[in-house]
Amino acid sequence: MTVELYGYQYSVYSWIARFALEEKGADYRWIEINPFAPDVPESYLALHPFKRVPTLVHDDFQIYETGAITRYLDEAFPGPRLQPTDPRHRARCSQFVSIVDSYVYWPFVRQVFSHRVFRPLLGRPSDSTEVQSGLETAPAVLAALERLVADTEYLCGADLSLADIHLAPVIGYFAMAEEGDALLKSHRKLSDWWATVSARPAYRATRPQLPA
Ligand SMILES: N[C@@H](CCC(=O)N[C@@H](CS)C(=O)NCC(=O)O)C(=O)O
Repeated sequence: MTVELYGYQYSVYSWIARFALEEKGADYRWIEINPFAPDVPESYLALHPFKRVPTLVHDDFQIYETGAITRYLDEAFPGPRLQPTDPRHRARCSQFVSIVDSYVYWPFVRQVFSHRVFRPLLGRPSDSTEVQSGLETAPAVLAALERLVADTEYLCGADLSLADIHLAPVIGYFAMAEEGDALLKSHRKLSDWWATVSARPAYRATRPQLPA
């Protein structure tokens, strides 16, 4: 059996997939693909026609879209179950994943993290209007998340789930911006959850090493 993850070292979605693999205790081979490069290999475009990362290849099975990858990992691999069995908790878990993709990723990662943290680290030009726009969107997003966080250790119950795995890296990048960290800290339930999930060995082991 071979498991290969095609991803980009700084990509938050690749991080989510790696976090899930680590929590499942699965061995895999990492193949670095920079989806922003002008020369993404044709062989990769054959795997992912939308030129994004990550893509998982498990023997003869290929799959892209991070939410589908992590569900597949959970269902096809041994290790701890990462989806609640209770229908309402399970629905909440899917809801978190969808919220991250639809409403959180862009303002938190592509606007705030990318333009406030990542591009300056690389010495690349950044656009303060993108940071501003992301920070303006963030309070409503955080308030919506705060309302959904369960009164348990993790987002959807007592155990870690795919919801935590999908949201934590996105919050991790957002909180690297001073303003993002301050906004997060003003949401008690999210902050408590964040302290718990970000201390997990699998989260820490998969955290991207950013350029110094
Ligand atoms: N819907 C995709 C989104 C993946 C995605 O946007 N990945 C980013 C890196 S975090 C990417 O490949 N970006 C390349 C681009 O925007 O051109 C998923 O769930 O996997």
